[in-house]
Amino acid sequence: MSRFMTFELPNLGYAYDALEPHLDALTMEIHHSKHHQGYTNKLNAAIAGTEMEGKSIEDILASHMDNGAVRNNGGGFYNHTLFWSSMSPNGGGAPTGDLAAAIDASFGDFTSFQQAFAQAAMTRFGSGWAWLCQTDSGLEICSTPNQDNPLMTGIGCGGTPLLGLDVWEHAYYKKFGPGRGDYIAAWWNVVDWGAVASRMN
Ligand code: MN3
Repeated sequence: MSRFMTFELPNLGYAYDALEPHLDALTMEIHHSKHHQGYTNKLNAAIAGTEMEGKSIEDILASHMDNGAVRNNGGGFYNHTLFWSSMSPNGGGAPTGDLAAAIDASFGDFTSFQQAFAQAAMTRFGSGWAWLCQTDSGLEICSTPNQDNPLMTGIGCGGTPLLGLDVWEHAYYKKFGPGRGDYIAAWWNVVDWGAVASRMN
């Protein structure tokens, strides 16, 4: 037994069917209980017995990109944790307060932000993620391949991740088939803007 805590699959905080009709229950269950559990298990295996044991996931991701198992599974662990906690059955609508002001300042208005974010998500070829990040110069949109994320250095996508959208086919194919755009349009209805705003510095 390791003397350190290992990473654990987080609870969703809502039922698998709670995001219906926008995101379907079967996809949510498989995505969380199989995919995210798999990343979690493989991350724990990859760090077992190394100096990474006991470190935060943020610290691990910032400095171990050369380790493929850690990069892929640590990214998968972090990204999905952020993803689940960015959605709510009571989500949707538009942000308010400081987040709304920051979006307006960086993108013009909320509709323009949504269009730019969806464009980043649509044009990510193959599997990956679209991100909204807070940087020293304001909010930025970027995308990453595979399970890379803005905490990793030198990938052209940086800052504090505020919101991430999974555009792997496993996130949408059962309900939407190849219709990634339909998935993105549905997903806006469950985004928890309060949770997103809480990540701002
Ligand atoms: Mn996924």
